Amino acid sequence: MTYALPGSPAPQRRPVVIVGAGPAGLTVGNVLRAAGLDCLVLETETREFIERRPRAGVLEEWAVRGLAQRGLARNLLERAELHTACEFRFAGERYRLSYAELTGCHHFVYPQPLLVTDLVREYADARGGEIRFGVRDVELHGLDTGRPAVSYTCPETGRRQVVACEFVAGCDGARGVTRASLPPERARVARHGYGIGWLALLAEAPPSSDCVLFGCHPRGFAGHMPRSPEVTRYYLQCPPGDDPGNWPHERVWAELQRRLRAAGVPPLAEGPLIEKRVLDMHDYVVEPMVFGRLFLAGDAAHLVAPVAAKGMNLALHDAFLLGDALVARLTEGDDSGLEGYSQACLRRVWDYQEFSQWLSEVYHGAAAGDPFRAGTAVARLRRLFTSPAAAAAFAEQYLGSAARY
Ligand code: RFL
Repeated sequence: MTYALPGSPAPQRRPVVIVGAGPAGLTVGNVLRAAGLDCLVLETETREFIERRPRAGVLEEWAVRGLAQRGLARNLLERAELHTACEFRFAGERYRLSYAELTGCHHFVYPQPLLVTDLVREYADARGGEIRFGVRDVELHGLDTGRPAVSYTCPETGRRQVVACEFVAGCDGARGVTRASLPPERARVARHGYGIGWLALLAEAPPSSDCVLFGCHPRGFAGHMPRSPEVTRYYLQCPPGDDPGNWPHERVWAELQRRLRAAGVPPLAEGPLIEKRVLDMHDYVVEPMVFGRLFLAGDAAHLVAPVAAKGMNLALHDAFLLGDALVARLTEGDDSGLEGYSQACLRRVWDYQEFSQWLSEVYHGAAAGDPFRAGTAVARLRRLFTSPAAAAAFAEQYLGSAARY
C-alpha cells in the first residue's frame, strides 16, 4: 500500500522516520547517521525551544559511556560535574551516602538542554541528518504492513506531506502521538499514580551543597539538585493538581528552608525562581514497546516520575538499543536486535520503576498522615545508614550499575 494524499506532494522515502527530537530521538538519529543511514526526524517545537527546555540533569555512568562510544559526549565529558554522594535529611539530622565509594561509579550532572543542543548539532550540523521543526498533526499509517508511512503538516506550506519508510521510531515523549498508534488489544499500559504533586522549581541560586539533598519531612518531601554553579533545581511535595500560583517566592523558600534544615548546616542560598510548575507524580509502562514497524523509545514508552532521576537515562538506554538494532537490520539484514528490543528495554525499565517506588515511600512516608507508613519510611532510611549491605544495594540501584538487568 502506498500512502498518497490528494493535493499533496509525492511521498518521500526514508528508511527510518523518527518522531520527536528529545534525547531518545536524537540519539537514534545520530546512531543511524554514523552508520551512513538516511533518516528524518520530525519535531513539533522549534530548535530554539528544545535547546532551552529545562528538565533533567542527572546521567548515570553507563549512559555517559554509551554516548561517548557513539561520539556524542565530547562537551559532556568536558563540562559535566561529577557527583559522588547524596544526602538524606530527616529528624533534623543529615546522613550522607557516598555511593561512589560503594559502587566505583558516579553521576554526571549535565542539564538536559545542553545534551539536546549537543545532540542536535551533531545530528544536523556534523552528521548531515535531516530534521523538520514545527511540524503539525503527525500521523502514522500502515504500521502492521511492510510499508509504513508518516504524514504531517508542513509548517512552511501548510500542506500534508507523506514520508514512506521501513521503520518508525516513536520518540515523542509522554504527550506525543505515537503511543496512541498501538492498538489497545496489542499493548498493555500499566499505570501507577502516587497521589501527590511535586512543585518543580528552578532557582537562579548556587547549590547549597556539593550533592543532591533529600529532605524527608512530616510537612512533605523537599529535594535539592545542583544543576550548575548558578542554577539549582528544587522540588517541594504539594497536593496533586496544586496551582503554582499558590507558591509565591517567600512561601517556597520558607518551606524549602524548613524541610531541608539539619543541625550544623547554614540556610539554603536563595535566589529568583525561574521555573515553577506542578508535576502530577505518576508512572506508566507500555508493553510491548513495539507494534509492527513502530518501535517506541523513551518517555513515549514509559514514564517514570522524577523520584530517582531515571527518565532520561532510560530514554538513552532505549535509544542505544534501538539505534544499534536498526543499523544491524538495515545494513546486514540482522533482525535479532529488533526482535529482542522491547524485552531488553523493559528489564531495566521495570527495575527502575520498582526502585523509584521504593524511594518514593522513603521520601513521602513521613508526610502520609499515617503513623504506620511514617514508621516504615524511617526504618528504610535508618537501614541505609546501619547496614552496609543495604547501603550498597541502594547505591547500585541509584547508579543503575548492576551487572545485568
Ligand atoms: P522528550 O524529551 O519529551 O522528547 C520528546 C520530543 O518529542 C516532541 N514531540 C513531538 N514531535 C513530533 N510529533 C509529535 N506529535 C510530538 N509530540 C511531542 C517533543 O516536543 C519533544 O521534543 O522525550 P525523550 O526523548 O523520551 O526523553 C525523556 C526525558 O526528556 C525525560 O525522561 C526526562 O526529562 C525525565 N527527567 C529526568 N530524567 C533523568 O534521567 N534525570 C533527571 O534528573 C530528570 N529530571 C525529568 C527531570 C523530568 C522532569 N519533568 C519535566 C517531568 C526533572 C523534571 C522536572
